[in-house]
Amino acid sequence: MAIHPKYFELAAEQEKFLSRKNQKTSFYNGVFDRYENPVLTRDSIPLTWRYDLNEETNPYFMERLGVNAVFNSGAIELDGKFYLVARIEGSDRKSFFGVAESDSPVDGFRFWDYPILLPDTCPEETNVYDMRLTKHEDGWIYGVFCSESKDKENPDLSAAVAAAGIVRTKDLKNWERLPNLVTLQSPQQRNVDLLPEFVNGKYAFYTRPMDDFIDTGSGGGVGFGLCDDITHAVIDEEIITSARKYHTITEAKNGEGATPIKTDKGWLHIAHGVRNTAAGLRYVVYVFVTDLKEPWKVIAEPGGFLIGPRDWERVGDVSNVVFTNGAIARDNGELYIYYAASDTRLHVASTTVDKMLDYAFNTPKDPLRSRDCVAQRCDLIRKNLELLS
Ligand code: M1P
Repeated sequence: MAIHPKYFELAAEQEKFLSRKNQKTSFYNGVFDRYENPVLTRDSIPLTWRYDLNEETNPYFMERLGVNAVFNSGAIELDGKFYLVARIEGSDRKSFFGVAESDSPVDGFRFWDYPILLPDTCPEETNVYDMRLTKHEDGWIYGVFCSESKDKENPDLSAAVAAAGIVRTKDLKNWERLPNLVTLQSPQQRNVDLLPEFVNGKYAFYTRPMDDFIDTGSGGGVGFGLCDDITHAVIDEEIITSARKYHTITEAKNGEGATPIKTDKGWLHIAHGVRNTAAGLRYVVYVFVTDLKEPWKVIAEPGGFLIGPRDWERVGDVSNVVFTNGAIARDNGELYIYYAASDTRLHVASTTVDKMLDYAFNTPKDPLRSRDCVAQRCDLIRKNLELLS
């Protein structure tokens, strides 16, 4: 048995790609920095996951199991190392999870030897994606993700049902699968996040009530609900926190993003909003803050988006999308937001928790009407012109 010589050539090229350093771009808005390179792409996937290296069984050195995209990733810092639990989509359209590790938050991410093979407790499940990681005060690290199955009651071949799958781990290596979350008021769920702390002694979830797999229908926005037992998680009642609003970035739908970050001023949420356009849905990343004691109450929601798709971020399998389900807030105040571009690759934005709170509390709210938006802008201009004169 011999290793195909092409392997060594591709491995050397991949090593160059994986070891390149990332730099901030010249993009400036005072709120966050963008970086030149994505932190993960399909080229980050180990060759051993894609090729049969054996020259006898793979004489043409063909990719046997292709990977199409690496994108929406949960993120966590453990003992000074940075981990991304990435959504990896095979060329067969099925998504799965893999852990990539680095000593740096902005470059050098390398996948572990194997992707995550989840316990097979859910035979009807076809697809899994978008894991949010929560270091919970109960001592576990939870992963909450979308568990997708065929809607067997609907003859439409594309009809699917989305639910929130739950796993837990202590080391990102051994994963225990728990039953999917049950929400008694909502037939479907996606973009569900677990708060790191108990609320009134219960597990607290941010949900996204949906009537349908794509359309949220009557689902009014990001929901919030409590459950007693995470090992059989049932939410009786969901209340809406960040609501969808007409003619805003959340009109079509919105959803929780990275696991909420605890700050002195409230829980910082980095979420996504969706509007419809003639070119299809446009996804942006936006911010809101909820109260520390009553984390269902929104106490700040700046108008507009934090990150909108720009330049090459706009292009990919599902173009005009930026989406986040992972961020790392460090003890020194640095904040790294991992956002995927167009369901194709994963980028990073860096800022600080202080800057994000300034942004959240001092950016004016969306006044919801053009006339009032102009008045808001004129007020800013007048103050500036007075200062300049
Ligand atoms: O394709 C864009 C995103 O669509 C979904 O988000 P939402 O549930 O808000 O529509 C998710 O499936 C996400 O994975 C995807 O990036």
